[in-house]
Amino acid sequence: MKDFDLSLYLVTDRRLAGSQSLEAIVEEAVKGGVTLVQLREKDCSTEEFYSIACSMKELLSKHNIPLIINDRLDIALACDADGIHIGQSDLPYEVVRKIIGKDKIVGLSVETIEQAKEANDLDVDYIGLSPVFSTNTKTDINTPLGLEGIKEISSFTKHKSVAIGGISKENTKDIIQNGADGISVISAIIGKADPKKESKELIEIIKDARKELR
Ligand code: TZP
Ligand code: MG
Repeated sequence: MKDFDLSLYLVTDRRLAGSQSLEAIVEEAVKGGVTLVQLREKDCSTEEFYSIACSMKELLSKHNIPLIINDRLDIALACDADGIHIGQSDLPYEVVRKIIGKDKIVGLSVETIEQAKEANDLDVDYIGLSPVFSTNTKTDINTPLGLEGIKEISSFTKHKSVAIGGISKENTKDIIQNGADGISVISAIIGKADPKKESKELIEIIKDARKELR
């Protein structure tokens, strides 16, 4: 499944899940309109990561939503995920593509204008603009690109793009209207009392923002 929609891209973090199970949150979020899911678990043994990845894959297949694995090529291959998301310090893109094959989705985070320019020489399937704003969810982040950065990268990138970092209902419209194809969120959905409602509201804002541009 290489067909994918970056509009509302949910990234997981069990640390924010509270008393709800990650699977339940993800399923509710998908019912609300999430279009893509990335499994990103940092405090996890390989065995546990593999087990969660397999159950996510089963769950998301039922809803026809692609599963992307953060960083771990071994896990992506082992659970036959739809793709992988890599950062600038992970395995090099060429290595990942060679191993995972041309039919899988490969996303790459870019943290600077320079990295976005370099990504134009790669046949990645999308770029993650990271971070757009500062956030408490991830601490080892570069200087935020801001809306200006999103606008500049959108003017020259040949790739589809999704912004990440500090995104909420308040700033979603600006991100879309500055050229990103979608938003990627953790705390705006995970850890909220009603992930389905939050997802529904976010996807509505995205659609309205696009309509205004037409
Ligand atoms: N990469 C850059 S910022 C970030 C990641 C994984 C965290 C995004 O979390 P939130 O809660 O949506 O700001
Ligand atoms: Mg990484």
